Amino acid sequence: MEKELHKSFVKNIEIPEDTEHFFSKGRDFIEMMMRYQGAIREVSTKFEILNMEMSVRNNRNPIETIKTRIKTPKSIVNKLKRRNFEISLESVMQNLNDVAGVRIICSFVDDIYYIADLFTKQDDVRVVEIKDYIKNPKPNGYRSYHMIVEIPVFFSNEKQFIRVEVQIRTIAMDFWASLEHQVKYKKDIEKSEEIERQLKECADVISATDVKMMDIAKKIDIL
Ligand code: 0O2
Repeated sequence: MEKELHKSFVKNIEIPEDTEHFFSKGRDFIEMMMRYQGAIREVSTKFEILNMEMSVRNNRNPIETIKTRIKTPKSIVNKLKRRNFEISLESVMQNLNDVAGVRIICSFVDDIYYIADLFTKQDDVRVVEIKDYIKNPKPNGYRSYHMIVEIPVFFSNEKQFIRVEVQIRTIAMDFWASLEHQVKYKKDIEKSEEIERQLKECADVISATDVKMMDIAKKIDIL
């Protein structure tokens, strides 16, 4: 049974030779992933409740969509290796911030800051780090508001603070990031410089459009 559970987590994954000990601890690994999954649920529920409250009070939803993802075992190992960290479960909990990820998609830029503020004011949310790639976009044009938080999750015999990466962005920023992410994974692409230039151009247009859309929303009094 344990072996089966373990397999379900690592299926289709080539286990690098020097990381066999990491995956041999099947039950501990599953336990760790279960804890991250719990934290994802806690965080998504908090955002769902905020969104529900806003829809009752203001008759509109600041959040369009909530997406969640848990990092695959392969990508956990790759990231630990890339950053020269020990390959162990303790090292994952200590060194990786994005095993559990929650992405919040909003309509307007102001919604991002509003919802982030309401979330971080909750007294059980510990903010570890904030990176504002909206005020400080990456050179390639990437925009998004990132937060690393720790959230308490209650298990049968303990309460544990688990780290979650929250990314908040507009629909337009998300559209851009999805395409750019796909380009990144196709490294053999021809004319990549040209594509990078076009993507940067799109990012700037998108950003200007986000501002204009917000202006209109304010003029018609929905923001
Ligand atoms: P994936 O597949 O989305 O998980 P940290 O993880 O905090 O130790 P890092 O990587 O510098 O350090 O954090 P940062 O800059 O906050 O970026 C984390 C995540 O943001 C990335 O995770 C992406 O999801 C997203 N991101 C950051 N920069 C870009 C970008 O230029 N383009 C796109 N499309 N997404 C970006 P992963 O692990 O890279 O990928």
